[in-house]
Amino acid sequence: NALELDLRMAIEGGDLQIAYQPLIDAPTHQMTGVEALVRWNRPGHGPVSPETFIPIAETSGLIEALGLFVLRKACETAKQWPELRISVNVSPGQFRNPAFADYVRYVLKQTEIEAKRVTLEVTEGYMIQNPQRTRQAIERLKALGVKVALDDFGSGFSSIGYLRQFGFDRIKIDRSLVMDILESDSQREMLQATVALARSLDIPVTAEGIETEEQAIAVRLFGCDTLQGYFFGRPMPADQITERLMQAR
Ligand code: G
Ligand code: G
Ligand code: MN
Ligand code: NA
Repeated sequence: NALELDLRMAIEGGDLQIAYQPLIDAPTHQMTGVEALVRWNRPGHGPVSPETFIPIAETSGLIEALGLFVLRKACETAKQWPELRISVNVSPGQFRNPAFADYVRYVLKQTEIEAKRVTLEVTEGYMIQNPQRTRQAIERLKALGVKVALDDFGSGFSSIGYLRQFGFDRIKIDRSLVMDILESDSQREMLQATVALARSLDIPVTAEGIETEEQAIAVRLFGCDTLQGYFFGRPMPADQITERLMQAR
């Protein structure tokens, strides 16, 4: 269909943009990293959300090329920010590919970025179906020196069991869990319990979707070491990240 065709052309032409959202160190409120988020401005139509086009890329065989583009571009861009870590989302279709770790190694070499600065964010969907393969894939990635984070934790069938068996370096608490912590006792208790469990396994925790200072204070108190959300910065063009770094110096 037309959307798929346009997406294919955008990927082939390198006509996708990447926005970067600050990742904030909770104790100091300093920006210590960014998450890369792909953006597509469809010619003649305007912006299309990744929530729409990522699933299309998944089912039409375009996800690998798209994922490779984002990873390479993000690593290349991050080289100008030596003080920052770079997080990149990986979709199940990429993760499923046995050659995934090989192409991550290739991109690391090509862009000459330090592996330890790179975090790959994966969601749990695929893991439930293929725990054995997931474990192998994560092992291979960690052997390259990159970090692997479990994204959107708490949004679906998350189980603390995954954290133990897969060796994630970090979990990111989904914003649906963060959203109502100040209004709802049960939401707050759920978040606290989740963070406490992760920390009992020595896994550091990022809180997503922080929109107010009160939320930032609360999740830090509960043990999240990294904060992300509109309160600290929306996803923005690379130039604006550079500007922030210059202001902070
Ligand atoms: O950036 P935004 O809020 O529009 O993201 C919507 C969804 O798309 C989120 O779940 C996010 O993880 C996902 N997403 C954004 N960029 C990428 C990407 O480069 N690759 C993959 N696989 N998912 C992405
Ligand atoms: O699935 P993932 O966690 O990768 O999704 C990341 C997306 O969440 C970002 O692309 C961004 O658009 C969105 N996001 C980031 N911070 C906030 C926030 O504080 N509030 C809301 N509503 N969305 C956010
Ligand atoms: Mn993410
Ligand atoms: Na996330």
